[in-house]
Amino acid sequence: MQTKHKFLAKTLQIIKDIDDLKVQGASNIAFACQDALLYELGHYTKTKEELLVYFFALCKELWRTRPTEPAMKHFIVSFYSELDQFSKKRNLSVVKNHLIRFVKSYKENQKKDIKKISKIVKNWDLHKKVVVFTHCHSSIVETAIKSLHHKGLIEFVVNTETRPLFQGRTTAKNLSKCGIKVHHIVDSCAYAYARLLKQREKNIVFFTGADVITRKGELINKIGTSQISFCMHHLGIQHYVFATSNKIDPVFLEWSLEDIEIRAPQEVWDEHNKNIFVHNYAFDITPEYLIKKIVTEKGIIEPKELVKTDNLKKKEKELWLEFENWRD
Ligand code: RUB
Repeated sequence: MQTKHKFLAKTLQIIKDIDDLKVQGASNIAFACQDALLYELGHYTKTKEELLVYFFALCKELWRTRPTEPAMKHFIVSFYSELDQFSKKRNLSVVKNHLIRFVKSYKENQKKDIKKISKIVKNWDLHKKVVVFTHCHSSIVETAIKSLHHKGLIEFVVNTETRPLFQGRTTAKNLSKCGIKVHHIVDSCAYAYARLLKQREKNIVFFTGADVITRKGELINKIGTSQISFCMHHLGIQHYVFATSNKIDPVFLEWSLEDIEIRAPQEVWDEHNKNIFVHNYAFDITPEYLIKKIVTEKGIIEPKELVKTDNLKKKEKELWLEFENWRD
């Protein structure tokens, strides 16, 4: 914790859970931030004068947890802009109540957007049953697969275990609870198994979620996504991304592996050897041309089309950069 402010114990626990990866997946991280701010607003006992400084520090602390999560960052920027604007010339309890309503409605809208994606998938004109390949655990992909399953359009799902933290097991368990058949494979089996299923003339699609959609229409998602996407492309299998549009990064044009979260080497291998360097990159970048379409609450759109519209005002962009560049 790099701040002089003392946040509430429940807030610190939420921050720790995000840091310790107990909260996983872009949407859940954004929801957890919303919960932290709701809790702080509900229990705020300091003065009106301290309000902006206190919440600015908390926003920075939340921002710091995950460098690769625009869904969370969009929320933080909207929250703080609203607080800054609304708090002028209003008394503390009016401001608190307004902001509580603001966060609740933001959260509801994010959930509604996920429901809209599921509706779009329900109306998707697939002519025959599909085998869905997926990687990691994305709550939005899970919702999409369940929608297709309800229409009887899923033959089975193939999912990777997703090393090093095995989020693929969450996908497998959650889908199997709904009666969906899941073929669970190790990450490095994706190409071989897709090829075999292709030879058996299965109708295969590749679905993933997104942590970031860059301004160039590239996808940043769980490490391994780009490798599988290349393999699928080689086999003529289409890659669809399922994401709310708040995953679009409004600021940076160039993303490289170095900008992306690197996690503790011990997650991969707790080996101490001065000649062995364990690299634990959390996410990778899939080029835009490998992605057939991105399914968002706005519809089923090509990556380059989706990122054409700017989703942030100038002032909010400045605030984004201020949070981004914060180090002390
Ligand atoms: C999760 C991951 C998910 C996206 C999208 O990685 O890469 O595909 O976050 O998730 P991790 P959602 O488990 O390391 O956070 O669709 O739920 O927003």
